[in-house]
Amino acid sequence: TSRRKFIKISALGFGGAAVAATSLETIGLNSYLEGLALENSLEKLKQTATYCEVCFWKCAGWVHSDREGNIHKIIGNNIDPHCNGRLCPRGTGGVGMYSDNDRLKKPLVRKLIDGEETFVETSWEEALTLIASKMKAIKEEYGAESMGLLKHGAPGSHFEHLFKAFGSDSIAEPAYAQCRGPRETGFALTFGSWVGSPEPTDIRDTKCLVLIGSHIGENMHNTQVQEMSDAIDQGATIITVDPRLSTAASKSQHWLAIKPSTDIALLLAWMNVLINENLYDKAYVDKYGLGFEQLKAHVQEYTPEWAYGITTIKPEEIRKTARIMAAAAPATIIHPGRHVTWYGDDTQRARAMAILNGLLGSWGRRGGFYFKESISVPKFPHPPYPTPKWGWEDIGEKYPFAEMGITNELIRASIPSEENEHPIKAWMVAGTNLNNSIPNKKLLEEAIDALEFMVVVDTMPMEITGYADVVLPECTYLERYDGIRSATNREPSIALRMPAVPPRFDSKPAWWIAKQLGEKLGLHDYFNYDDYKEVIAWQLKEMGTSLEELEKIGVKKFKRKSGPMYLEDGQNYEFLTDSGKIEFYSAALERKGFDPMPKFTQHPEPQPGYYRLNYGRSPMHTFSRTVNSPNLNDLKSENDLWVNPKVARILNLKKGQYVWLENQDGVQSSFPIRVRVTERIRWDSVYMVHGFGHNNKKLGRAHGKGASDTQLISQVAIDPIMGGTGMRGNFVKILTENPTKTLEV
Ligand code: MGD
Ligand code: SF4
Repeated sequence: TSRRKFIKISALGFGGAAVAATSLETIGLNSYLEGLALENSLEKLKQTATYCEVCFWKCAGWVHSDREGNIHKIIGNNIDPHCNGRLCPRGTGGVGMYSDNDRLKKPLVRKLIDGEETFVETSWEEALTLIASKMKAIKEEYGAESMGLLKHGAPGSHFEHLFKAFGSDSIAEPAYAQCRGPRETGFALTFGSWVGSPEPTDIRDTKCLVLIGSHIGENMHNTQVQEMSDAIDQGATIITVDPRLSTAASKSQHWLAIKPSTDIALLLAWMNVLINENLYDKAYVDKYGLGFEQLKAHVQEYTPEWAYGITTIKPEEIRKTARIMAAAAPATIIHPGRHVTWYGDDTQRARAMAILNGLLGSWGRRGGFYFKESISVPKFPHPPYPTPKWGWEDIGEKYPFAEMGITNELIRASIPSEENEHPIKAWMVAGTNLNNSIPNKKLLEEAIDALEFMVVVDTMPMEITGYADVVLPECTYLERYDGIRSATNREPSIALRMPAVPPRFDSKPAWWIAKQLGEKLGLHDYFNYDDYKEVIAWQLKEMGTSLEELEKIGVKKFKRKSGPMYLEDGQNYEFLTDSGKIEFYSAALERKGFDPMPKFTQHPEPQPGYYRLNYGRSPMHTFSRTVNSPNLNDLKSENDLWVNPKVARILNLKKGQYVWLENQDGVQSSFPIRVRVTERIRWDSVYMVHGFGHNNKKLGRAHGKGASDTQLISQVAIDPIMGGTGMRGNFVKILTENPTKTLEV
């Protein structure tokens, strides 16, 4: 059995805290409800600036709280370009992250008591001293680089600073190799620029929006949803390519119910039509493109008839949609998507999407992609970071186009082996529930088991906290300062996050935790402040504004400095690619032994009796972090399994019936999932919302509700270009009886 056994946080000495918390939760929830009823007396409430941490669109808002410190409501900031004054259901329900009584309450340390591994409550001083001494020991024995940081969201940036000051750049987050990485690499190789967040898609002015598996509307990225709805009102054509009739597909004039895993074939056929029918933007391609002739020759064999056999989309439909895109161009967007780690050739699919945008002339054009801009926030002064001897680039060096740390490789580097030249010995995990975000559970558990030490900083008792040696309770985003938000957009803007209420329980902000550890590690010069507020005040002053001003307005916009948002007719423009051009043909890929232009490759198909496991988002939840939130759990407490009526007939499944799932490797779902019979899914696939199926019993609302897609993803197709983990090559059979062995950890 594993040394680091999962502990279902039931700490010794927890009783007292639990009682206090119950009453607090009642207060928190009641006051929230009262808050809704009290809308017209909102002016009596204090308004505090924040930006949302429920998902990573980072909408700015106002937290309304009363003098007693109860939060009544969070609303959007009217001048914020990320939300235009409106928050999505999850952002409004963000208060649930604060009021959730299942939150982590005190630092916990793993102890062996009477032969049982148990978490014991401890003081911050003791917990931090222990962590600092372990970090020092790792540094002395193996080097600082052997401390790995796996992180996500705002807390991650505070610990990244600590790690860099400490001497480690062994840092990674799932937002790259499990999410956006392939599209960033694919677009950077083509246009010389990352897509970034928010995506610079000019949806509000588009005439044709093409979604390749993007389910805007279920994926609630705020202004994108708002702009799409406006574009529909203004008569834009929506073309959605998805094996499932997503909400977006239901609003589309054209729903192409593609056979899963064949998108590149469709994209190549579209290129074929645009080029052979002379529908591409010739002037734009001539001026800005490189390698068009090679592309033209390359796509000749990829006719719509060829693609039909692969994608099941009729040639007439492929031609018709290509013509619609061209007629609307350059106000046409082939949307780059966001969670795009599907089949392992994802960078090439992103390249194909980028190339199509290039042919349509939509990059840098109104209604296509605008030239985004952000403002940089000055760095609070500190000594230069020491140079690590190795870091994420060495850990992931076999993926030549990786541009950020690769979580799965950092995890692999934590498993001792003779070939492992860059051994990771200990982890800090902050703001990421790895058990639910990293596919290939076996690899993750093997790595965790081999670690000498692991500390987890979280707000909730999640799956990952159960494996820690020390658990540190962070307070929620509503109770703390964090870095100033500065993101790319049409116009640069910044937003402030400050505490609306004091931290509940004995929780602390990440900046404070990082600073305390920094002080204990002798890194005071990197943390030369008492309160993070001082850092923010200094930065705002440097930017020509002040903390006082931002406290009043929450969001501040700045004028663009980089020039217009769109190319002017005939304008000379240098793209940031190697050639300065839009690279239809990528010599950079070729030099590293990859296809310079995308090709279609066949992917595994389900065996008889198995269905491809597809997953996605719901408007009420973000990954696994929101499932236990009292407010959001109320709206949706479990996921369901979308099954085509044909499959339901064969298996004799009834609507609402609970079933269990087993994948191609015999991995079974720990918990049952309810069947939803619907024509909206192809017969060869099933679908569920990601993030459910929690197995930590301390999650009072979420435990055992629904199934976990992550648990059923044991086959991972790694993208050889940038290291992303393709997760959609897993197949499940549907069991109507509870299998004897459950896999609960
Ligand atoms: P969550 O599962 O929500 O997302 O992966 P993660 O970032 O790991 O876990 C977030 C953790 O952070 C939770 O434990 C939560 O309690 C904690 N947390 C929330 N707020 C705070 C805070 O303020 N401070 C601290 N310290 N902790 C906090 C997301 C990743 O998952 C992404 S970006 C994508 S796109 C992928 N999606 C995806 C999928 O759709 N399916 C499958 N199977 N895997 C996926 N993995 C990826
Ligand atoms: Fe929060 Fe919703 Fe905005 Fe995401 S889109 S940051 S969850 S309000």
